[in-house]
Amino acid sequence: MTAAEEREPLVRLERDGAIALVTIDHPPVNALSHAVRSALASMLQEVQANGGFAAAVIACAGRTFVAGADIREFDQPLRTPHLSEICDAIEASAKPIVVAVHGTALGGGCEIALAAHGRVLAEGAVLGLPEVKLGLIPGAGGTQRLPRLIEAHLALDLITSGRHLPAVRARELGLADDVVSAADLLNKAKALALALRSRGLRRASASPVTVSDRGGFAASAAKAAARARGQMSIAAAVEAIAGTLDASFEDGLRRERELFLQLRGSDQSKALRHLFFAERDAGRVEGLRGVAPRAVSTVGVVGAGTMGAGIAGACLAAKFQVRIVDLDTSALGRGRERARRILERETASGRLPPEEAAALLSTLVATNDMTALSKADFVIEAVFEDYDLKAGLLARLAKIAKPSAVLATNTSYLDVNGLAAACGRPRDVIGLHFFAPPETMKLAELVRARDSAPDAVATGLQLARRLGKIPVVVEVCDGFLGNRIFAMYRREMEYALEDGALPEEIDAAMEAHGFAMGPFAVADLSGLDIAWARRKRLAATRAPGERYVGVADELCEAGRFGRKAGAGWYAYRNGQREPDPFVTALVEKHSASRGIVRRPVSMEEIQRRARAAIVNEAAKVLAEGIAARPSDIDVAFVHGYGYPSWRGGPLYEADRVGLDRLLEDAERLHAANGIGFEPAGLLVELVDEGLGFADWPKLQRP
Ligand code: 3H9
Repeated sequence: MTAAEEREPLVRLERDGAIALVTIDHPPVNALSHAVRSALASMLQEVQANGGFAAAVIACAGRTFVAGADIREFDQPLRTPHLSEICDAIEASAKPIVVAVHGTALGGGCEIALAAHGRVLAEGAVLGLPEVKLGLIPGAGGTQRLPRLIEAHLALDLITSGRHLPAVRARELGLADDVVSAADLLNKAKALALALRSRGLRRASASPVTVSDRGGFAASAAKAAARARGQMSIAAAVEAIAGTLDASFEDGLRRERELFLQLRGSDQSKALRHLFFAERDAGRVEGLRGVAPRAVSTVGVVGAGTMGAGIAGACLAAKFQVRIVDLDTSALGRGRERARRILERETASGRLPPEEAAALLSTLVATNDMTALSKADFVIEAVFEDYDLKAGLLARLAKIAKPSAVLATNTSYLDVNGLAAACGRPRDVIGLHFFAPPETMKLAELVRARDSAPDAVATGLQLARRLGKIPVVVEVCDGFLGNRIFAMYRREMEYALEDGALPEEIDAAMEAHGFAMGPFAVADLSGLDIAWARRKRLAATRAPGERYVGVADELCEAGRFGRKAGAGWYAYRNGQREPDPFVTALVEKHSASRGIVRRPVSMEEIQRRARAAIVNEAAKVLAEGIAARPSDIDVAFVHGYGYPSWRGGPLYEADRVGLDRLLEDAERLHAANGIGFEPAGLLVELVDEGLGFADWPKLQRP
């Protein structure tokens, strides 16, 4: 029991007439620790035993309803009472039990709600079973009760995606009895609890599974399984929910428990739990303790291209006032349309009422006039990736923007120190590197330049979080944390290409590793032209003797800029990528011109080489202080580059693979490739000391 748990009663029982009000009070998110479960179980017994209580309401103090089991306890032995017993007791109660939900009822919190006889939700509340994201499935009846309360294929979708269900959608599906204002929540829940005494109790376990279309269910299950890309929890969730179609509730519950326990001890779940805490650690930045962010209500965006319009749309959806500036009027029109579509998606998911979306869109200012940004509290420039263009723009913005405004440059490679110094307001400048498409990609690299003021960094962090991003703070270097490491991965994959592999074989190998897409498919999606421009820019400074594969250059010279051009590393037909004999011939020609006798490169070799290239460069990034901690690299690679989350990120995985083995692989890459692939000093040091990346803080000198 923690000190806080010893001090305060974690669960309170109060009388309100015939109602027992059970309040869980375990900040910050009312997680169901062992102590909370024990207290809750005994309060529920008291409710049953005490004849003075006719019904009960379960509510929570603080900012949210129960956010689930206590994730920190998953590394400890199981202890009774289990949550499943508590949920069964709630459902079996002869006295009506109603939950009053505000904030997020997630995981075990949602399972309590599903076991209750009535659910009243505050406006803005959400329900969700996000266990798959932790490598688990719901373990307290969620997979069995939800398909008995809503259509089974919807339950399948919610559980296998871990998506949140907004209160309004829950009401439409009949999952919420009522959605009320926060002020009315308790009273409405109490009134429902009393009313249920005479209405008879609806117990989910006694309800039939609602499946109107078995074919549709099978199709959804197949879709979820395909999405899993090696993640066991999704397949287990499909199995548990599919079981509801034929097995009894009791048998289904038993199978759910077995699967839950298997997953709880699995490497995948441990990796995903690592990632959960890593995401939260990423926001903890040295030097920002006690620093108040600047107030932001109006965001200005310069550039209405894909990135700018996406950022503007995301800012609107996060309810900022938004001004977007572009000299090209037709780009502004397209930008407005894109922002509209982003809001439409928010509306479709139930996160934003349609009338609010329309009101937000009507506030969007789209103009050619840069002085419109004089009122913005935070300006993000998202123009073409060109140093001089961005430098000139920031210098103009520095004159126009109000003195308290933060100026953020959305750059993926450029020297933010130089840009900041040149604009004359270096303290106000940060880098904010969004990933395409910016409205959906979770990662935002926040680049702290040499002179960035702490409150400018704090403001960037706060804004990124409000946009739903996971910000990782990085220092300045070419490509920052992510693109710098990714560039070495891509280089190594191009060497594998020259050695004998084909793009489709490399992509297949990396997709089999669990990447969302292989490197060549990614390049085609992002467009080959930007990287080409950068290679041309850097050509003069490339180290003489560096191994250089010119295939991508030739693709660009042939106008094959990727998916948008209908051809790149692949041919595209009806939006589908296909291996292209043109590319095969080009690759073979390049190997021959180097005197390389092409050989089969196995899937395993491709994966090992990729892993070694990533980990070796990551160790350099870490040692140079570009990233603050190994887990920041894990977070960045999972959320920005499609690294399989269930592997916990490249450095978490590296510790499991063994750093001695990775160092051997890195040495082999160096012997084969030379310049750029020198084994990282930090990797050597960790191996010499018998440590892993998890022990990295021990190597930190005071
Ligand atoms: C489960 O329920 C299994 C069941 O089926 C039962 C089976 C028997 N446990 O995210 P924040 C901490 S699995 C422990 O920054 P926000 C978090 O680490 C669980 N700790 O706040 C942080 O600590 P710190 C299923 C937790 O407002 C602090 O709370 N549930 C837990 O941005 C604040 O968190 C989930 O997966 C937890 N469950 O977001 C929900 N949750 O300050 C996981 C949070 O030291 N949680 N903490 O860094 C979330 O999604 C978000 O935390 C939430 C709040 C949306 C609730």
